[in-house]
Amino acid sequence: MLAIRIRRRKAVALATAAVLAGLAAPSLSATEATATTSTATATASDYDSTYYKDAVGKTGADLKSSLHTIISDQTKLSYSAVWDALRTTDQDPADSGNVILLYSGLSRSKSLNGGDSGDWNREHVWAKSHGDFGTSTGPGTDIHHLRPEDVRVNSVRGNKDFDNGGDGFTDGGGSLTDSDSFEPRDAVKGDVARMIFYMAVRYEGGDGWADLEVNGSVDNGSSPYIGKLSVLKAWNDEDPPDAFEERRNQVIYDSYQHNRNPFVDHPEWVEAIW
Ligand SMILES: [Ca+2]
Ligand SMILES: [Ca+2]
Repeated sequence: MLAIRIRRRKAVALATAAVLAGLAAPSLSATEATATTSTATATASDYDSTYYKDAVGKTGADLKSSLHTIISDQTKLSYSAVWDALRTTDQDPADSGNVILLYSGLSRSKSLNGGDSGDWNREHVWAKSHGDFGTSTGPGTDIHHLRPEDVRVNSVRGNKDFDNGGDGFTDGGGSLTDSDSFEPRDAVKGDVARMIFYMAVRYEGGDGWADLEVNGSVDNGSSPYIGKLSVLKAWNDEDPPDAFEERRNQVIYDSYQHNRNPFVDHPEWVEAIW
């Protein structure tokens, strides 16, 4: 809580500074003006009066319910269409022929998708066995939580819950694992947390799918839960949304599902709900 309060004060100060800078230098673009406030609500202002209009100002169950209604209005992809979508959403900013693999951080050719060693495949960050949704059109094809990953690293993660601790492994990029949990590398800890929180809000038991929820456990097995809540909240704070994650959210909104991950736009909404 303390860290969040400090950050909010800082955000207000930065936003004020940005406004002043804008007055002093009218040529400053909106993108430049908000670049230093990536953790602030200012980054989402374009959507607060439109997309998020019914959610802004709410907290707790009311906020969760509002966001659920908003983000459930979406286009759904087939599992085969996910391959091409990930080539765009997860493109390496430094090499348009490659995608970035989530946990390993490696850059790999877009054409090396498949199931063999050295290929990348479709990692379900919300493990599909937690709620048993498989790969039918629905949560199993929702690209807000689907990411390219090395076939072997995907298998190391398996269906483990998320927690701190464990040992490194080949091509893990600094990610760790032990017998009952997985810890992503630092640069994507917040990304992982915000994907999990998106899934918990998007899937509330409708349309024949399980009500996915975050809890405090690391032995959820096939129950429709993912842990560990306290750790995921900390990761959301420690690793605020960056340019890659924000672009990804925008591409999904503009070109594929036409819904947004509210926690990429408003990371402080995690604390407001949980
Ligand atoms: Ca990140
Ligand atoms: Ca839920």
